[in-house]
Amino acid sequence: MIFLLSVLTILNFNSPKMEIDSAWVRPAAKGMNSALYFDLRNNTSNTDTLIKVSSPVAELVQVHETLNKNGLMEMKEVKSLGVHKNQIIKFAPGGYHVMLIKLKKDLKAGAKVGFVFYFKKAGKIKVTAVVKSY
Ligand SMILES: [Cu+2]
Repeated sequence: MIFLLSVLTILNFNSPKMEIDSAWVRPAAKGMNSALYFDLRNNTSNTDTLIKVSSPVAELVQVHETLNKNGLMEMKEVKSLGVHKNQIIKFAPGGYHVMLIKLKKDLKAGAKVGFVFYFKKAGKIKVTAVVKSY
């Protein structure tokens, strides 16, 4: 039984999954907005879809895309984002980001912020991001 459990643990550890790397949040004061940036990589063998991100630090958390409309930068909410297998989507300033609307507390450089990502297939994935300036 112990052997079986160890094998399962190893298999689980190695099983391909959705990966969220280099997660960071822009510093901002309570009541203001901020954004979360990271690299999202699909290591599974199927397309998966990011459907939601949640965090206790903001009143509202939305996945946004920055669009250039005739020279004007505009943000649009992305309700679901498909990620193909082996695809890496970079969430970075000027592109995709997770918008933190109306912060419930100050986010100072060095602090850690918890997030939960929800995927259609992979389910919930917990991520810790560090607050830092770009
Ligand atoms: Cu935004």
